[in-house]
Amino acid sequence: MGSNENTQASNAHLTTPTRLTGAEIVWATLVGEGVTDVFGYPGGAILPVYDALRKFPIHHTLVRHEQGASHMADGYARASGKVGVVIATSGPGATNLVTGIATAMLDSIPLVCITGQVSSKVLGTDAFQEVDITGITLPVTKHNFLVNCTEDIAPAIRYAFQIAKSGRPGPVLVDITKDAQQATAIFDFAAAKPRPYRPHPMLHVDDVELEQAAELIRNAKRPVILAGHGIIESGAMEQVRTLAERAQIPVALTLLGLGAFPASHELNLGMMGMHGESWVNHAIQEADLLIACGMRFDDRVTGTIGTYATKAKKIHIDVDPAEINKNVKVDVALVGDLSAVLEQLLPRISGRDGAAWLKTIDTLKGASAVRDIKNLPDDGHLYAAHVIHDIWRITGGNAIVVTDVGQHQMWEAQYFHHEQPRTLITSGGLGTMGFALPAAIGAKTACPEKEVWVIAGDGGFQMTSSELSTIAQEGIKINIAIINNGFLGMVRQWQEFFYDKNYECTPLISPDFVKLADAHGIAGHTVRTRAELEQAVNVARSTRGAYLLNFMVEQEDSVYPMIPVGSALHEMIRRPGKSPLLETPEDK
Ligand SMILES: Cc1cc2nc3c(=O)[nH]c(=O)nc-3n(C[C@H](O)[C@H](O)[C@H](O)COP(=O)(O)OP(=O)(O)OC[C@H]3O[C@@H](n4cnc5c(N)ncnc54)[C@H](O)[C@@H]3O)c2cc1C
Ligand SMILES: Cc1ncc(C[n+]2csc(CCOP(=O)(O)OP(=O)(O)O)c2C)c(N)n1
Ligand SMILES: [Mg+2]
Repeated sequence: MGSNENTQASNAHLTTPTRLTGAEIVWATLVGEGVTDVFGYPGGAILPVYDALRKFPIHHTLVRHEQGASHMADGYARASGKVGVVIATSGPGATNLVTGIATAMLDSIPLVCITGQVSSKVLGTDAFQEVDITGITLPVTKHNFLVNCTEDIAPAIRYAFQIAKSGRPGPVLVDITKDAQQATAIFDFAAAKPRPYRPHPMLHVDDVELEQAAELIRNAKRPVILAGHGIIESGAMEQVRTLAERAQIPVALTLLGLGAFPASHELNLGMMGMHGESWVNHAIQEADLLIACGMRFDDRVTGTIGTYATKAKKIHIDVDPAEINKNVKVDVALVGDLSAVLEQLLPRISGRDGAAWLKTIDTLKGASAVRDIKNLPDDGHLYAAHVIHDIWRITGGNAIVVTDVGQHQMWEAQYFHHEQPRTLITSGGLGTMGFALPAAIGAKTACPEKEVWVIAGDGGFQMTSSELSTIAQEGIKINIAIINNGFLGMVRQWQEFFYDKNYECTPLISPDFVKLADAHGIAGHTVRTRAELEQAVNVARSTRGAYLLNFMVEQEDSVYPMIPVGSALHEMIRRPGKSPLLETPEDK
């Protein structure tokens, strides 16, 4: 950890050009970019960089597997809006990062990953721990660099930061040869500044397009705003809210958009898509106008494209021109940063009477649509929905929840109501099991004052559970809820619906998670009934250190509604009548 002395030394480097080793330049540049925390794992090809760390005021979290480092940096970036930074060695250290880099790429998360590389003299000779990591990560990074000369280190890292956070964010990798780390060069932070970012030539919205969009909004009878992750990345929450309120337009959210519009807002419909609320999907299918704000019409959101919202005109606002007309053909495209585009659009929008359409949607919802399940009778079984709903209720929703991938992830989206952006951290596009525990460490590092909960499945938790050690070493307070259903539940659900209940390779034996936590000096408790739930959550919250709760939930429960792959958005499988969790009139 940095001392005052280190801070002064590195600040001096930033203002006065100084001769430094390449390794020192790495850290000095990171300090200059405002970095305070990095996540990494050492090895031969990056050792000079590690050797220089003690001179700089940067906190390094030692992970247990490099995949954990890339997820931690990702969680850090999602929680804070800053760029997450990863350090790893060459060869296996670098390849272990790939899943985390791809996870960040698919969800547009800004990362800078710095890897050591073999010395430039032996590049291409299959030297010890040499892999072509720039080649390997080319398709899953926004950009990458191989740096083999000390003078290029600072400009490359500064450029990497600019690329990672500008336009549509994403991960950038900087691979630095060992000899470049060892040699010296003059470090001139100011001179290493990249040229100003020149936005894509299409990033310009003209009056004609704005007027076309405004006209469509003014004339719409059944409009829906599709609120995506781009709202959070752009910081456009206020503008979207103004648009919705001013024109009385209901808002449907993507998984990654949850939190971009307050869950309790009367115009919030809930999540759309494969496991979205039925009334949301019906509203989209009935709409005559969709206003897509920073969302990319993922296949989990549209169902079959040919049957998607056929009655609706579409406006798409997105910073990435490549997203326009990629999946869904649109009538008006406004390409640019969402908040800037909405600032230009809003003056053209005045009050609209949306009452009739909102009333129609209310009818679609039915009477019991609130998923407030705490009053349902206790049949002696513990359902994941109860667990998640209670964590939401007991925390008052004031927590950052980091999920893994599977059924529990969908139940979190349905039963934890997010009021604020950056309070749900989840892998959407790649759907990476093993994400939750390390990403939560990153989120807690970024926001130490916030309450952080992991909600993970018994399967995914085991993929990165070695990071419990990192929690112990860092002394981090995280609450961990394992939704233990004894199955790779989401796959089991597909087997139940589409493969005649042939539960091939999905029943799962797990270690005693409480003992596993205990082995790391982390307290824990197993919960089997609803009656124990509230007290267990309270104990976890009030315990000073990290705490693990192992919830033994109903094994063969499924997530409803569900749109089967290849079906239209309105062709949902509904919850069968035998379940105690009936919530809408359509469940039967
Ligand atoms: C098991 C599982 C089930 C799932 N089920 C569902 C489901 O039922 N419903 C659902 O919604 N999702 C579901 N998902 C998630 C889904 O796969 C996608 O990840 C998600 O729908 C993408 O949401 P998005 O388009 O809002 O975000 P991203 O994929 O992150 O896209 C963000 C968009 O915003 C744009 N953008 C970024 N910054 C800006 C800016 N400054 N200004 C303007 N635009 C910007 C980007 O260019 C991009 O087009 C599921 C995932 C898993 C793993
Ligand atoms: C790394 C990885 N491997 C495989 C999958 C496919 N997959 C998606 S959900 C799932 C099951 C998850 O099981 P568990 O973690 O127990 O969560 P549950 O669905 O039971 O809540 C699997 C195997 C994946 N998403 N990620
Ligand atoms: Mg499971």
